[in-house]
Parts: sequence; structure tokens; C-alpha cells
Amino acid sequence: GSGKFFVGGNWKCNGTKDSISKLVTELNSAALESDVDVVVAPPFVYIDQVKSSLSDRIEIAAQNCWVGKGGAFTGEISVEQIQDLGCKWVVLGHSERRHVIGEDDQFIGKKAAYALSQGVGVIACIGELLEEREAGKTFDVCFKQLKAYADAVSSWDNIVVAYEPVWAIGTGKVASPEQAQEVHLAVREWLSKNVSAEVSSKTRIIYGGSVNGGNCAELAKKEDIDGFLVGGASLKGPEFATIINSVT
Ligand code: G2H
Repeated sequence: GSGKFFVGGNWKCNGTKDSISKLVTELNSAALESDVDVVVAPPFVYIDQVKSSLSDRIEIAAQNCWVGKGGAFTGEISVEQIQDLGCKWVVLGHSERRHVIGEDDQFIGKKAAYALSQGVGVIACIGELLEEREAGKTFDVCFKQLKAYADAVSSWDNIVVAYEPVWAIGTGKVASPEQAQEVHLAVREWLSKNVSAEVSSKTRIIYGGSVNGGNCAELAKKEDIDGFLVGGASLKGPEFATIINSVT
């Protein structure tokens, strides 16, 4: 793998003040391997609560951000604001934003560039739909999404790539370790060819899509799987800790 193992918990649009307080208590008391970067992404409205109660061992990400400087953009949240609340990261290009909300590659690329320009790291998601996989287009789709990031950003120092096949998200249908490894390796080779050998070898490529306490260990063994982006299973503290501790 490349660099330090990286595990993100994407809480999506879940939780209440009470449930999040309970989850933070569980995370604060969990024994976590030291050699892992751990990040959680609460809903915007709970970031402040999490920041003020969660151990500094765990960093905080926003699940989205506005594409440029804040201002007259009703309903949006700016990079400056998430940074003000203590977020070190932002998740961008998640399939739910691409396919449910309709964000396109160029918009996502611009968001990534702006977040990086302000010193916020980007968890840059990519991944194919089931019909794209079945049509043999997995690599084409992932490479097109990667290219949009590459065209927009000037440095990859603060980017973690998250491969999340859409058919595996929230479905309980995890990619096999071999299916994930195949795409992770292809992403690494794409980075080598289209960005640089250094970026290819240094960039963490994490897997997301129905990762849980039972399947993480086998996935973590694969050479090019450098961590996970976890949805459902990150809402349970002990299970999320198991996933963090699956570092090999
Ligand atoms: C993929 C993943 C986290 P889940 O979206 O980003 O969610 O683990 O629930 O499939």
C-alpha cells in the first residue's frame, strides 16, 4: 500500500444530537491502532458538536462544500466555514451527490481545487454504476472521473482517492477483494501515466461500499487498498474501530 492506512466514516444524512453524542462516546473509548489516519464526516449541523466532544485523535471532514468563496449562495456551506469549525477534510464526488443530486465532473473538480487552495484535504470519490460495470466500462468511467480532478487541481499532496463502486454502496453487496484491487491498481497506474510516478506511489486509494467489520480484513490485505470509506458501519463505534484496526 501507499502511505498511512486511512479510514473515513461517512455518516451521511443520519443522526440526532443524542445518537451522535452516543457515537462520539463510543469512539472516544475505542482502542485504535496508532498507525492509521482516522476521519469522520458528520452532517454539517453536527460538526460543531462533534468537534467539541470527539478526541483529537480523530479528524473531521465535511460531506460536501460550496464550489468557491462563501457569499450569496442560499443553503450552501463554504470551505471557509467548514475550516472555521475545524474540518481538515471534505468528501467530494460521492456517488450520492453525483447520481442523486446531479453534480457533474467539472463542478466536483472545481470544488476540489477550491478546497485544496484553502488548505482543506479532499477525499475524492469515484466509481461506476452497475450498468457501466456490466458494459465493461468500469475503467473508462473511473478514469474520466479521475481526469476531472486531475485537470482541476494543481497538487495531489492533500488528496485521498476513494473508489466506491455504486452497486456496492449501502447495498450490503461489497466488492470482492479482487474486484476492488483490480480497480485500485488501475487507478494507481492511471495516476502514474497521467500525473506522475511520485503521486501514483504516494496517493492513498481507499475502498468504499458496504465495508463492515466482517469483510474489512480481507480487503485490507490487498496491495493497493490503503484504507476505507465506511458508511453504514461507521455509525456503530465498536464496528468502526474494528475496521480501523484492520490495518495490515
Ligand atoms: C459508500 C459508503 C460510504 P456504505 O457510500 O461512503 O457507504 O458503507 O454504507 O456502503
